[in-house]
Amino acid sequence: MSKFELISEARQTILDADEEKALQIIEHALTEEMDLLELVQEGFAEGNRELGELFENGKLSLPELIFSTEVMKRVLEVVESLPGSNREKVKGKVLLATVDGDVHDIGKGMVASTMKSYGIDVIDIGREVPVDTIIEKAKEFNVDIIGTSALLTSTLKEQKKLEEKLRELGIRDRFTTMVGGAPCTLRWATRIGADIYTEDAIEAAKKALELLMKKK
Ligand code: B12
Repeated sequence: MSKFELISEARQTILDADEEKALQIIEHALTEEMDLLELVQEGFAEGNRELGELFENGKLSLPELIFSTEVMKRVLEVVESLPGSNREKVKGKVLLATVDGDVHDIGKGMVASTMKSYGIDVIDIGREVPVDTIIEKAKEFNVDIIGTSALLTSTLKEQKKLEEKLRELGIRDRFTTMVGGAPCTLRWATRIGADIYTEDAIEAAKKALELLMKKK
């Protein structure tokens, strides 16, 4: 199968919620020594994006959406569990979380796997994580960057709450904060005083890498 075919089939497996086929494609890509990140970004994630459109246009039911997103999550899990590229490990750590009240974690998962593929040490503490837990874990793991993801307009405020709490505790300078998620914008990031906003996972990983390289 050509690289183009693999990418196209990867996209389709998400639309079809076909986990078995999705995993076969990853195996195939591995034997072909294809860049898995490219397969994820241009294949699987593209299917995931189309899924979102279908759902929003009422062409996909919620259970169908859940089936497909489970496959997408499994894909990200498998890709993350594979030994990374030959990149050297970067010194420094990034903590990632989806904010309290929000279960959307596919985008965060993509940010995590992209950062890991860049050699960054990522601590992903999951979804629906309260601000206090985020701070507690950031201190515990002594991370350099705290990245939060919010997908609902109603949960965006948690990113603001994190900024306020860090300031209140007098530890804002200890961390670089990164915010993302579909409703999040540069304007929002600036307004709440977050350090970095990026629109997608690749940009997020690049910015984090840049910062960590500068720090050490
Ligand atoms: C999949 C999905 C779900 C799945 C989530 C499964 C999962 N495990 O994630 C399920 C079915 C569970 C779900 C539930 C709900 N959902 Co929903 N969901 C979606 C959908 C279709 C896709 C989201 C997604 O995965 N996008 C793909 C990823 C790759 O994109 P992304 O998250 O934006 O991430 C990228 C960037 O934003 C960035 N990024 C992300 N995080 C971070 C973090 C950092 C630090 C940085 C730098 C960058 C970054 O990088 C990523 C990759 O490039 C969207 C519609 C859409 N088109 O976005 C609705 C959507 C987000 N959901 C919505 C809603 C309302 C809900 C529900 C309330 C129920 C409902 N009525 O459907 C519940 C919420 C429950 C809760 N408490 O959270 C609304 C939100 C409306 C709003 N503005 O608030 C949307 C927009 C759909 C809609 N139009 O109605 N949902």
